[in-house]
Amino acid sequence: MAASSTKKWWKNAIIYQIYPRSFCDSNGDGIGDIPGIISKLPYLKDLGIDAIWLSPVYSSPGYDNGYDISDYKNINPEFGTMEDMERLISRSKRLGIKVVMDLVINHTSDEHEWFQKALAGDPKYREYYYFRDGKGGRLPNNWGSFFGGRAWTKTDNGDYYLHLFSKKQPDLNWHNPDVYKEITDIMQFWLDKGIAGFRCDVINIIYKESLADGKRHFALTGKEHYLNTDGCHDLIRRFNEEVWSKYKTFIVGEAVFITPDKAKLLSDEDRKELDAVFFFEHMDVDSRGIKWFKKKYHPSKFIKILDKWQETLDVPANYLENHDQIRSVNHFGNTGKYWEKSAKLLCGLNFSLRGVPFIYEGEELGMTNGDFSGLRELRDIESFNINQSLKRLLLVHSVRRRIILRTTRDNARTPVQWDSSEGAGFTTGQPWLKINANKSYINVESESQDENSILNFYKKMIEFRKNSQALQEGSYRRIASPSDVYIFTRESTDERLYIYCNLTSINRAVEFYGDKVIFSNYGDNEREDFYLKPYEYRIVASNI
Ligand code: TEU
Ligand code: CA
Repeated sequence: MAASSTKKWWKNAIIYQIYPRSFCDSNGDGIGDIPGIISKLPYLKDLGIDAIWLSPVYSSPGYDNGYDISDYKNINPEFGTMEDMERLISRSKRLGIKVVMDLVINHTSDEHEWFQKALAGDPKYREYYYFRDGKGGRLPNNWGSFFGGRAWTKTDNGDYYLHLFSKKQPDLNWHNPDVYKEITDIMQFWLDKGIAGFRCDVINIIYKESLADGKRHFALTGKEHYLNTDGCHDLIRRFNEEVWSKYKTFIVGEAVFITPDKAKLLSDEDRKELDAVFFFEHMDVDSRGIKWFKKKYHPSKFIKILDKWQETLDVPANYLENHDQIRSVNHFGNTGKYWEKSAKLLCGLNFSLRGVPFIYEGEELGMTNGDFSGLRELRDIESFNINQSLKRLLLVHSVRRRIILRTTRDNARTPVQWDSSEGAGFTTGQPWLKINANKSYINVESESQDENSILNFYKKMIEFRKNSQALQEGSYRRIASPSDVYIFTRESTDERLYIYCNLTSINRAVEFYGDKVIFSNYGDNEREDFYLKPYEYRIVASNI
């Protein structure tokens, strides 16, 4: 049918994020790699996903685990070779799995040839970045860095360069047409190799409108000069028109500090910019403006936020965890008595919402935060920098330790647990980051054998979604309920589903609609018909 052949492939896709360093190590050096990913493609196929999003595998000195790229057209030798990458693309293709690559274009590594030439004084390359003189002994402006501290670092020549992330990540100057040419050429290079799209890192901050001082802000002074600027929209529209639209791409942008209205501007279909946007509001539901300062998590707020984004966006990019966030069972579920039930509930919720669902490696096992015993075990540059900032605030070690361990990005970066052996089936060597002791029971091998495991629940849920027009394409409507229970309908032409999510650890009386329970995370005999059990998830069908 014409309609289905012109339909965009990603509209009904389920996307699985791989953080290559932590996925599977093929050669025993303790670092996950591309041959390791290839060896697990059958696993991914069996899980039922349609595409993988690969966190960066480009050449990189690895200060931010690949989000500091030193050569966009080569592969980091820790991860393998260009041949390995081409093999990953072709093997995936044979299995019907698309490959979406991460693209980091707000900044490069300071070890990128462009930056090195700039430091050496080459005038052409100095224009690729932002070099400025200090102002009477002070920094060029008062902007802050996302990783804590200031956004400028002094060079040996006495001037400064801008970096919104670590000092190993100088920001590119998107006012320069040469930068546009270089980066669009890189996009084409990869699309010609057969990849299916990009996840664009921090895309809504790439274009700096000015370098003036910012209004003082406790988290990020300066952001009004670079968030969602008109220049950024222009760039994205040109990427789309001149490059992406020539291929059948899926482009999802990571947008920081984004509100629903601004996200609409970036992703509404008729504006021809991005296909979808990753937002953060639900991730920040328990933070006081900065994620390091936490407040109590309230499911009712979480639900309110999800509902708002469901109502606003054409295609929300739905996710509950990624390589920058703590594990979703720790965040929104329960790691004690209700670990299994809450992991299944979160799975059900994520796959029931309208939009494109993303899962992150290990989420399908119910993996939990790292069990680090101290800051020494951490590897994340953000955690190091924040530790320095907290030191400047004169916080003592025990306090810094508590704050950082519960929030560090390394919580989600511990190696995937394939089996219960010493290296968790991830490596035969010394893993680059500590493996969680709960590999003894949270692992692919044992969960594959258990019919009622979280892993098998994911498989069933993915299968269910694939066969449900209502879940894939149906409308969304929230139904009145106690505020910490999320009830909504998904409705297509001949199917209406009622989705029930009890996000609390107690029984919840609710009103029941519909005719027949067709899916649930509680077995047939355990379920009640008068209330929802702790973390219960169920789908009720109704004829229309
Ligand atoms: O993250 C952008 C970003 O905003 C995060 O740094 C976020 O603020 C932080 O993780 C919350 O703690 C992207 C990548 O996903 C991240 O891994 C990179 O470190 C960052 O960009 C820089 O490229
Ligand atoms: Ca390796």
